[in-house]
Amino acid sequence: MDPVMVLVLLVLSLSCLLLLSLWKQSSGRGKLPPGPTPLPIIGNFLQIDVKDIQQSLTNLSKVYGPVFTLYLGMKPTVVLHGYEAVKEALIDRGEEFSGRGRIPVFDKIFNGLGIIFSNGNIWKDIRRFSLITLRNLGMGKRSIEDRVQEEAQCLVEELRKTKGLPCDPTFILYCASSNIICSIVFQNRFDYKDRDFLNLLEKLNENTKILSSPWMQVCNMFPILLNFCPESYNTFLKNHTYIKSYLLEKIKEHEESLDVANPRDFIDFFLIKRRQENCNQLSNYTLEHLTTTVGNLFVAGTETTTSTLRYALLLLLKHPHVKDKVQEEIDRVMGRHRRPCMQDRSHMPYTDAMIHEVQRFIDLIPNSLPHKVTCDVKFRNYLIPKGTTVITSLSSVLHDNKEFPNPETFDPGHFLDEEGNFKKSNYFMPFSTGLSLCGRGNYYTPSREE
Ligand code: HEM
Ligand SMILES: *[C@@H]1O[C@H](CO)[C@@H](O)[C@H](O)[C@H]1NC(C)=O
Ligand SMILES: *[C@@H]1O[C@H](CO)[C@@H](O)[C@H](O)[C@H]1NC(C)=O
Ligand SMILES: CC(=O)N[C@H]1CO[C@H](CO)[C@@H](O)[C@@H]1O
Repeated sequence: MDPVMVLVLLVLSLSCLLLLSLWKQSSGRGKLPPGPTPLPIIGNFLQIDVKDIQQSLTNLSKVYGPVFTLYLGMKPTVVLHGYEAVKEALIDRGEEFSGRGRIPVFDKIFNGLGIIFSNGNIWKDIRRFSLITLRNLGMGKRSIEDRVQEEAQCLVEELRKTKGLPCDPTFILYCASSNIICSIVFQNRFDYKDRDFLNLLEKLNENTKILSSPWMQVCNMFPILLNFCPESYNTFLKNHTYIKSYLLEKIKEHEESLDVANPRDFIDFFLIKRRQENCNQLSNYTLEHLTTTVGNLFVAGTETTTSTLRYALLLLLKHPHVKDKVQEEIDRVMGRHRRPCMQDRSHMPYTDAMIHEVQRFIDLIPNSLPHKVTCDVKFRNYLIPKGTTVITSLSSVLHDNKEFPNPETFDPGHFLDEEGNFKKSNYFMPFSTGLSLCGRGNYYTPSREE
């Protein structure tokens, strides 16, 4: 095409875009919650500090209230800030707020498959299947608690090998957390020195770093930037492909050795379901879904648990008086010669409070994962159109200064009453709220009969 024509077309389409965005702002804003005035194309980008998104949201909530609208790029996003708004949406109106919002950097690789990034019937179906399967595996010959206890034993031995000398525990903790998921999903754990396993975890660690960079936050707001293939995004995709091919290989091995009468792990249960639905063209039990679902469990379970344990060690080092009290309680209640078990928990209020406080204080996933509304929703006199992205600020709930006085201080006392009993809080939502497996919506937990 003639270069002049190209230029004219470009200018024309840009002005159309500009007009369209201005028009959308003026026509839609009567119904959406209030918020700062967006600029065309860049929206409210200038009001957000990509290095500290949750603080930006807190600042904006002081001006616009607990429910406000923010334009991340051209699309409006509704932000829920503080306990009341988050609870009202995720608990009281769970079904309507249960959609998963789009995360552009994941579009290419997940494409609506699996559990975390899927929606609608696929999500309900696979999530339900996964919850039932995890529960069945937990009640089998080797419960999930057994697996955790065995792995904890290995972890302690590995730490003992460091002979009290300074060490970086990152990969030891990665191995331990990941092994628990691996034993559920692939049936086996790996040695802490296994080269393939460490490679896999390194890729995972690398990708987490890339994802948390401010640059990727910008790309999520302006997905068009991803088309210019920033270096780090390519590395992310390559590393992801590596993880995926590893999982595919595992799945192939399972397929070859599958014994329908004796399912060994999550993959086996999925493959059996796949065979049962073999002739159903619409079946959601495809190898694609299996790979993504297994990948979801592996990544979501490994990264979160590892970071939490790493922060917990750091906080105990920084607060020796807390560490001493925990040690005292362990020695008094359990002694040093047997494995801890879940039953001990109710006799160890201080330790329980410390664990809750670690999770509250580190605020691991401050804005949760984006949700979206599954239909037009009337919420506090506003109208949120179907498909609008909703951000729930878990951070604002975990740092509520009435529920947790001095929220910026690490203090297990936040979860203890005057007599030193454990004190439950509805504001404890590092896993979001509603479910035992961190998730959206509080239905679709399998009932006891299933
Ligand atoms: C300290 C540990 C963990 C934290 C803080 C955490 C936190 C979260 C949060 C905030 C969400 C988003 C919920 C929402 O959309 O409202 C989530 C989702 C999810 N988590 Fe976790 N999580 C942890 C451990 C795990 C483990 C061990 C597993 C798996 C075995 C897991 C599997 C999932 C899955 C599958 C989802 C997606 C659920 C859905 O979209 O339906 N998580 N988690
Ligand atoms: C939030 O507001 C405080 C006080 O007005 C200001 O110092 C801080 O820079 C703001 N933070 C962000 C991330 O906008
Ligand atoms: C599979 O997913 C589709 C949505 O694409 C859904 O309509 C259908 O019910 C699911 N299939 C089964 C067997 O549940
Ligand atoms: C397989 C692969 O592409 N790995 C990449 C993962 O990330 C590291 C660190 O950025 C790269 O050096 C690797 O090439």
